Amino acid sequence: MRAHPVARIGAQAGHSGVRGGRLGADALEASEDPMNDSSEYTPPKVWTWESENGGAFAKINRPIAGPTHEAPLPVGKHPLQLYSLATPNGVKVTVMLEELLALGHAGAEYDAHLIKINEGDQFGSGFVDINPNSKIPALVDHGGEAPVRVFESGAILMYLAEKFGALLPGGSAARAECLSWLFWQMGSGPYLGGGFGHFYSYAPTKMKYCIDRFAMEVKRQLDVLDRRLADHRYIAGDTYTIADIAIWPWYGVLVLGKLYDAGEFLDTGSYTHLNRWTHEIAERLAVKRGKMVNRAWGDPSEQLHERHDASDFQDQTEAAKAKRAGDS
Ligand SMILES: N[C@@H](CCC(=O)N[C@@H](CS)C(=O)NCC(=O)O)C(=O)O
Repeated sequence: MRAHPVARIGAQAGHSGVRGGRLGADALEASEDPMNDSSEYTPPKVWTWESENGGAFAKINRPIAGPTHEAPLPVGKHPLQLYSLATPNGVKVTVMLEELLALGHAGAEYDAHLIKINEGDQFGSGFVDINPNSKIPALVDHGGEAPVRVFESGAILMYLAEKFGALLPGGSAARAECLSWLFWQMGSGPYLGGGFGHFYSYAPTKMKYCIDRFAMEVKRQLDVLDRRLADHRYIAGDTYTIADIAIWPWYGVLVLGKLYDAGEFLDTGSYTHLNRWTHEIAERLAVKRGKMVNRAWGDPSEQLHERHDASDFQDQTEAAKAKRAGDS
């Protein structure tokens, strides 16, 4: 694939490339500090990128696209190569691949490579070649005449469902229902993650206006799902599909209290039907496995940084590696 020129972000005029400190906050009166929500922020005529905003991930956020450094991607032994991390968007794809394998689609064997977004791996030239948007997950299928790159988790789920003829119902009405919910998730998820999760969990100060706005929207979304699941076993109807696979890693994990630690705040326990669906799906082996792949935090027995073979779930978890190191 074509290599792009490496963007020289640190060399831009007037930009040091190192964004230390929060706007020299010490030198500002509280009323002048735009991160202090007791003050009103008057936007300048033209926004400029000149300071770190103090929020989580501030160090990796940039207002420009393109690669920052040369870094070819590794390629493993299987046709399907996944470059990802076990965030909700990443978990959608690993659950999908594990579900396909559980259904007997041996061609869904895959190598999953770890992309450390906190360290800027998504801005390496090889990753940008397969996803110009520099976000995980990204997949390359080497199974055909020429490699096929796929980015955007929803597109990857559809690509795999169509490739293997699984988890996306045939028949135009059933397919339309499934894809409607898949795209519902793709459109709604950023309100949960980029909106609610950002301001409730990651922002440097808790701003009531922002938290109220996005808590309202997320509660409405939870109610949408709860009402749907009151009458249907799965999101798209009677069968488990890519709609469930897309929605569970966000809304199911939220209900389990494992996303933003916000279960109590949003009173997720009150959504009875959503809870029933969440717990049923959590029990699927493919879901348990998919959650572990490219996970680099939490319980060592649930961390499988890279997955190249089904046996890795036993032999290559961080707990298994630590045990071997202790035994030797
Ligand atoms: N719409 C995209 C969103 C992907 C996304 O936001 N990925 C995040 C992790 S969940 C990421 O890679 N962030 C790195 C960055 O923003 O630099 C998808 O569904 O694939």
